[in-house]
Amino acid sequence: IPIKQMKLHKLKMQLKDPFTTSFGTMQDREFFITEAVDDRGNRGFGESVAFINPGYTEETVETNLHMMRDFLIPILQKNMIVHPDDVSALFQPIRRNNMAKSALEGAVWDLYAKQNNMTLAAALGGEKTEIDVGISLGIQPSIQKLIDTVGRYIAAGYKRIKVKIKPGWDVEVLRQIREKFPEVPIMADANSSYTLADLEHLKQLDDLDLMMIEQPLAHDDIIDHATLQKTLRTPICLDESIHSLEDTRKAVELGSCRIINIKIGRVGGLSEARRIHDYCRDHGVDVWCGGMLEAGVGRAHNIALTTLGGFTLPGDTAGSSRYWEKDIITPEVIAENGVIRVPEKPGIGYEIDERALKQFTVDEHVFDF
Ligand code: OSB
Ligand code: MG
Repeated sequence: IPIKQMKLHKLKMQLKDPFTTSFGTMQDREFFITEAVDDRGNRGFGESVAFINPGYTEETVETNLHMMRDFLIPILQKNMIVHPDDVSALFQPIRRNNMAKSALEGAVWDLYAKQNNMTLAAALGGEKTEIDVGISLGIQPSIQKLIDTVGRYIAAGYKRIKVKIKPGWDVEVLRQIREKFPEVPIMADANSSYTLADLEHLKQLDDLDLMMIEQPLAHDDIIDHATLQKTLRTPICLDESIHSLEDTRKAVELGSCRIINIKIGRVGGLSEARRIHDYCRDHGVDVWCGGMLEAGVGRAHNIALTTLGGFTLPGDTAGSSRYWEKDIITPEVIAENGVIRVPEKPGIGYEIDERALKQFTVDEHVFDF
């Protein structure tokens, strides 16, 4: 894959509405759009999903720049890349920093697909022509407000509703939602806000017929999750605890979860995401594609990954308009009745909206190869 240049576009955008989880509220977003250019005019795009603050993982927008500029891009400059899978192998000596790695690897994957005139989905081995999606709803000022919001997204056709929970905003909230919407697939995401001391409290969730409870315990735990899973009927899904295929294997062997949320950035890129998918498919573990409030490029990567057959549950990748007044791709991602049609153009399948890219760019770094 001849690469002539790598560009890092730093963007600043604002979510339509603040998004609140157990670890904080986000509305201002900053992130890097990566661009790998070849000498035939092909341009591959990736997106870094790190946040401004290290509250979800340890990475931030600024650590991404440091890692990409000072360590990861020099590796790409020095080495010949034949297949996008080579990138994660070359990045192996650098510990963690998975979102920085993923942002660069994603641009290489898109470039590779475009050079070979195929969709990114096809390049990954995906076969679905449309994908099912749900929606993730943040913590709201009141239960009534949340119930109204849930009703709106059910009416819009989303395939399942995920509700963020934390101590003090959990059982009663979910009970009221379940009462109001008895048939709707509902799940809860705690973003690591409980401990085993809450075990009796969490057991109450078993009466609410939830699809799963996501990451109830510590961000770096798989041991206590295994204890919790033994006492809960509701499946546990791991998010924060899983950074690699190795983490996945250990969690599955321990019985720490029955479902895995795969986020491309959290696991270091599409190649590792696919390996986790393959392992889970072979071991009867359901997976779905998580979201990081992405702009259009990251959203497109999520869609391509979700075309793999093992993604058996609806993901968090909602339509662009749920997040942004104006997204940076054209056309924007549209979810109709909880379904996104997979684009058919080469690579990520969406064009970059150059005007929007310019409008939101606050900084740029160019590296020649
Ligand atoms: O835990 O899945 C999460 C958003 C920010 C940080 C962590 C998470 C989330 C979401 C939103 O749940 C997913 C999305 O709509 O992109
Ligand atoms: Mg989560």
